[in-house]
Amino acid sequence: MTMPDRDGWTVETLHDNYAQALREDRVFYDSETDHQRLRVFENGRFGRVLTLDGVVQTTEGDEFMYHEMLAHVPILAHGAAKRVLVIGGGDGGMAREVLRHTSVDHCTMVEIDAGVVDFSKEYLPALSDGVFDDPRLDLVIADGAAFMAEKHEPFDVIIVDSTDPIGPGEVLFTDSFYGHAARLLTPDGILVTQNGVPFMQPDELRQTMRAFRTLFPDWGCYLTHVPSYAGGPMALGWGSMSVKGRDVDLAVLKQRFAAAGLQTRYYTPEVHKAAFALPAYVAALLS
Ligand code: AG3
Repeated sequence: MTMPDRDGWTVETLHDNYAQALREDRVFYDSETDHQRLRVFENGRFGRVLTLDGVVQTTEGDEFMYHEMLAHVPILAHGAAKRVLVIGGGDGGMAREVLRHTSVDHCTMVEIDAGVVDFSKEYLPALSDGVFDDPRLDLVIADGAAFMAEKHEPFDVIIVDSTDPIGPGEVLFTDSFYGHAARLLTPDGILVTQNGVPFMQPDELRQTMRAFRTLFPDWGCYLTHVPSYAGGPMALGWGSMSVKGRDVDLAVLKQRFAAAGLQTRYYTPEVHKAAFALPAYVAALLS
């Protein structure tokens, strides 16, 4: 994934014909777990940066644009989510945003790589911000796809905080995985997924949307913009058993947002509604 290092720079070559380079002011961690190569370094613009197999996963500087939109959009659209499932998300950023909702009773987080959790606590403490000590969090170290295939109590919201569909994350993009997610949702339940940057990764979104179309009465995607996921806005998949979540009025979202008492830096009820407006090149991938 990475090109031979230019001195002091990480060069990410996730996409064909395009690379992004981030200067490494200081390397905090660099090691290989059973599953993948982990690195954390400091960058003057993004703060601490986590890469897995050379691909930027999250940065202290822009993680809010990703975590807030994957957590607050489904939870506030649902309006009464008590049980939330996070697949992946070993850095803890997603569980942190989920459990900022005091109305959420229980968050199960299933991460395949215990190494990511341990080292994120140590080298990226701002991401989890203490969430691993929250009694409402149930951390399970297991393969997310295998976990989903087993029988569980249903969830109101399922969030797939995955890598790209390469390596251990690949199974999280299959029809059978999405099928299990659909089966595990409560009647008004909502599934959201990380589906890459559609300008760079059109097939990733196209394939997921093809699966969602057959599984969910209400399906589609919405957008966020994360500078370190280069190449344009990122698509977040949306699949729901009812249209209630998507149809919720702005006024209702505003009430729920105020009642939740959240301080956010990207999410607002207006951005929530607008995120479902798709540029034509993205909408074309859904047809
Ligand atoms: N995982 C999503 C990484 C996606 C990177 N993809 C890309 N640049 N196209 C984020 C994990 C944060 N909890």
